[in-house]
Amino acid sequence: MTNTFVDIQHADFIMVMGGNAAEAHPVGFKWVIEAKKKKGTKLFVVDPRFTRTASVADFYAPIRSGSDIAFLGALINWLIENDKIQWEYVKAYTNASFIVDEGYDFDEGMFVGYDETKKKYNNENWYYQLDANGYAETDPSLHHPRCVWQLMKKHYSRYTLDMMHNICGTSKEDFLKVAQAWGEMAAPNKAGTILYALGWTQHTVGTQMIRTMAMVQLLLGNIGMSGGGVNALRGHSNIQGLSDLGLLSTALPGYMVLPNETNHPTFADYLAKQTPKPLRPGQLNYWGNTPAFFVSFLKWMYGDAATKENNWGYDWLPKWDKMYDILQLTDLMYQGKINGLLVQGFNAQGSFPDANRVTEAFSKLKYMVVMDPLKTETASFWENHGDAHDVDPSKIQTEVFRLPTPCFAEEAGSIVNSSRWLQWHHPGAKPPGEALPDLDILAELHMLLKEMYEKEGGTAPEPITKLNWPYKNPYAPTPEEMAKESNGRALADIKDADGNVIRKKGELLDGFAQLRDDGSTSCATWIFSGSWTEQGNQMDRRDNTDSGLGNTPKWAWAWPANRRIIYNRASCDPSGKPWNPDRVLIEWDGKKWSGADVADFKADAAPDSGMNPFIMNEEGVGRLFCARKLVDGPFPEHYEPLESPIGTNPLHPKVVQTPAMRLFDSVKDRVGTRQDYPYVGTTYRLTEHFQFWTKSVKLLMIAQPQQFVEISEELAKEKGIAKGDWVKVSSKRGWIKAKAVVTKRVKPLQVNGQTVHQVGIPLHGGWENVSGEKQFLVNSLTPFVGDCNTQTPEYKTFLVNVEKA
Ligand SMILES: Nc1nc2c(c(=O)[nH]1)N[C@H]1C(S)=C(S)[C@@H](COP(=O)(O)OP(=O)(O)OC[C@H]3O[C@@H](n4cnc5c(=O)[nH]c(N)nc54)[C@H](O)[C@@H]3O)O[C@H]1N2
Ligand SMILES: Nc1nc2c(c(=O)[nH]1)N[C@H]1C(S)=C(S)[C@@H](COP(=O)(O)OP(=O)(O)OC[C@H]3O[C@@H](n4cnc5c(=O)[nH]c(N)nc54)[C@H](O)[C@@H]3O)O[C@H]1N2
Ligand SMILES: [Mo]
Repeated sequence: MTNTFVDIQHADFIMVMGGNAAEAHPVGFKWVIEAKKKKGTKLFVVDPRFTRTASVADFYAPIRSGSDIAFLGALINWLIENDKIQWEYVKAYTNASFIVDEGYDFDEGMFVGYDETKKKYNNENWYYQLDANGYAETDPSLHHPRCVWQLMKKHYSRYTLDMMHNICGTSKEDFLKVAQAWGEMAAPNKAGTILYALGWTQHTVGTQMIRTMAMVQLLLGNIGMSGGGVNALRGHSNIQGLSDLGLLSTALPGYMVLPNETNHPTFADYLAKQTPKPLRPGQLNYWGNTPAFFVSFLKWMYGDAATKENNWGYDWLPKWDKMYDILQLTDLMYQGKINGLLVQGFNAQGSFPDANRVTEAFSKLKYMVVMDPLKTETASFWENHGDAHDVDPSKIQTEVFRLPTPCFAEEAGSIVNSSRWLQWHHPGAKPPGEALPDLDILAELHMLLKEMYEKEGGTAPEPITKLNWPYKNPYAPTPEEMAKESNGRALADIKDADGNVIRKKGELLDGFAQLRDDGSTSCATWIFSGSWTEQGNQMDRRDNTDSGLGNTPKWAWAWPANRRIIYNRASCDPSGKPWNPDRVLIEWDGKKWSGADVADFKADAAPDSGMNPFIMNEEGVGRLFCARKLVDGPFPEHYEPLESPIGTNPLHPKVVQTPAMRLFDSVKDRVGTRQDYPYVGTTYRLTEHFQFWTKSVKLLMIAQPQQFVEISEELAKEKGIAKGDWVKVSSKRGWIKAKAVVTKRVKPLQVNGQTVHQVGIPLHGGWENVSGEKQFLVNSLTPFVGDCNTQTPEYKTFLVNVEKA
């Protein structure tokens, strides 16, 4: 979230699109209700299904799953045509005036630079025109035909009301109600918020769906404002922490990238490429501090073994060749290229797409280790469970080891919520039986590997043997020890610019401003620096004193620097006056920025310093045109899902799906057609269950005992299905059996001249449950393809058939 859950109470308008917050985030949703009650804020919902969020909304509009870019692109077009733009903000705080490279082009669904053989774009021309000093050229009048504003206007002029209706199935009247509500948020003192989650991320074009909305929020001047923002409501309790800690295959902690084998073969290459220069004169770009963050990270990794002479151990860090996302890994297992798999707190058999293919992939492993408090479908993937999982155990060679762990509630540690708050928690109970904390298991594994490497040698032993392991008990590091490493410490006396010692050797740091690039500091996660200082564990604070606008700076600790709303410099106009005097986050007092929040800016940089608010961007401003950051285009464009119910793209029939999609050869025969599978399937969650594990909780199985699917009254009639009948839902990849819920909540839509039916499928099933019923894995149905940028699987839109079972 750019903002916080608490801040939702200040919104002048709330849209939930691409999520179902009342169901999946019922506690945080309280703040939506507060806004409605206290200020009469209107809540609008756009979703393929009439959800529990829709049931408390002021307005609901249906949409065909997978078509949101057409909806939001039409919204951009409508805002431009109706002059609902926060002009001062757009001119000063976005790249609207930046002039784009001469070679940039978009034609008939293709951006310039596509390589047909590699099935990839070369994004060289998706960039700005630079002057002799390397600064981006701009045209503040916005008239230049190649300025971002003009290119954007042209790009979205194709997204007419008719086009929107044709692609989304949403009526023009419904769309206009949404557009008008957003249009009111263009007033400088108004801010609307968007709450979204998987309804946007789980598509082949998911990243671009979110980007389209981010563009809308920039056009309306809603970023950095209290009550505004682009707010991703996160998933698992610590999934925010997972991305913060860099647990993705190409990431390092604090959103640094893991070195890449071609881009960063040496330490010098890494620093040169990852320390970008500002694109406008006078701009601060905080990534200019990469050397301090990165060297401190390496000092944490390799301790005393990291020296200036060996580039702080840079060569021991792995260099990636490609992303090892869950699809890539599963495909490698399927090809027999992986021998062993360690599955920690993950029910991959339940949660990965194309579950039958996942079983085949697991069957080719020699061994699998499952660290989990429960017996999961992953641990029992080799067992036969009849129709629900019809495999032959005698043909599966994989040896499975189960290592019981505590559940998160039985351990201490920090959990980062969607608001970026690190909240320390304490164990609620002792773990039962033989359960060992995850830390102990991994530490013991590390100690054994280290011993083996030290005794026997091997290829490249240093990444293990040189790893810094300073824990009191090396077999059981504590969460407290790890948290302090995240915060960082001085390895020598640290001095300020005037030569005064600000941290003594051995002391915990106060924040990332104290990090150094000369090896005198160590820090695992620069964005967490400040969370456990010499003043103690800041994450464990529970003082809810309000510093204004519901900000509680002494409750837990938010990254970065305990700042609650990021980009908040943009809540003031260029002269430093708040756009909305009734909701002041920060303001310029003549000497410094101060207010209810910590300024997301150089604290003493005067408004006329030439510095712009978006200090994490080279541009210093928000990106309407996204220069060279994404693989599938600098402007979001609507493309159909891998499996399209209309089989064409009304915007450009020659290019139906995104050209940047990665489809593995081994699954090309597992893609269904609309002739065989005419309906759109979409999977989602229920409040009563959490993912795949609460099937083990009796009370929750009583609350929500059976697998079901939601179908419209119209489809039920066509198919002769009655409420409560067993139905078989099938896709090109597999089938499931579930109870039919025939409902008014899903309605057929008219899309591109045809009727499109959508089938809603809750995801929580599986054979490991306490009900005694052999439930199916919903992911037997879903396609093995991901978002082109993140590779998050396309769980939200695929083709199915439905029959009475
Ligand atoms: N009770 C409970 N809470 C949970 C979870 C749980 O399992 N149970 N899981 C947690 C996790 S891990 C996560 S990631 C979050 C997920 O939180 P959400 O994303 O809110 O949950 P979902 O139910 O997967 O999907 C949200 C909505 O997206 C809609 N949708 C599908 N396709 C589209 C589309 O193309 N466009 C639009 N506009 N909407 C679409 C679906 O109909 C659904 O209503 O929830 C978390 N909270
Ligand atoms: N069709 C479809 N599939 C989906 C989705 C969808 O919307 N549709 N959503 C996707 C999303 S957003 C997510 S997040 C994934 C979730 O996928 P998974 O993470 O695979 O699903 P969970 O069931 O939450 O599995 C978490 C496991 O962690 C265990 N656990 C709990 N505490 C601890 C602990 O302290 N230590 C260890 N070692 N284990 C612990 C639990 O018992 C549980 O088995 O599913 C994805 N799959
Ligand atoms: Mo999730």
